[in-house]
Amino acid sequence: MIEKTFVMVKPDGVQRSLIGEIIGRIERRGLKAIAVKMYHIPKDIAERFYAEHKGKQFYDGLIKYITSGPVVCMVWEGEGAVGAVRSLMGKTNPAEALPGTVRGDFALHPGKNVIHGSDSISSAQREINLIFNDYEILEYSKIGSEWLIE
Ligand code: IDP
Ligand code: MG
Repeated sequence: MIEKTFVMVKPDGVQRSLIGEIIGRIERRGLKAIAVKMYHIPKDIAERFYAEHKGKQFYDGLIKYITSGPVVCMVWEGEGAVGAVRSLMGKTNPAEALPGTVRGDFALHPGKNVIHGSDSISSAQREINLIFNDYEILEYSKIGSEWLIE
């Protein structure tokens, strides 16, 4: 099924010059970028974005982290996009993330784990609506789709 997923290069990823590396990996996997913007997330949006984690011991640190500098917000579309990005991200705790994944290759600590990707189609929809306006999400066809799926 063709899905949309929300992906973010977190502030540490931007500071560590990993924007191109991360976009390149997702692009080469075969997904299509349909929205991209830099954004310094305001605190109230961050709190809504991570509402499911409110009350957890890492929550305050997480809000501080994600609002600490600009991030790159994106929507990627393609066959099984949600799972494809989750698998290339690696586990939340980089200590458990496999080499070859973004977190397994570029991160050491869950509090600085470089990338966000939606965990389900419904989370993706919620996150996209929170960060993007409808007019920022583009619809276009791209050459090569016949080489990606049957
Ligand atoms: P995910 O990003 O892999 O979906 P979640 O469990 O949804 O992981 O947690 C959201 C974010 O909260 C993580 O990406 C990470 O930045 C942060 N986080 C989660 N667990 C911890 C922790 O134990 N210590 C510090 N930060 C954490
Ligand atoms: Mg999550």
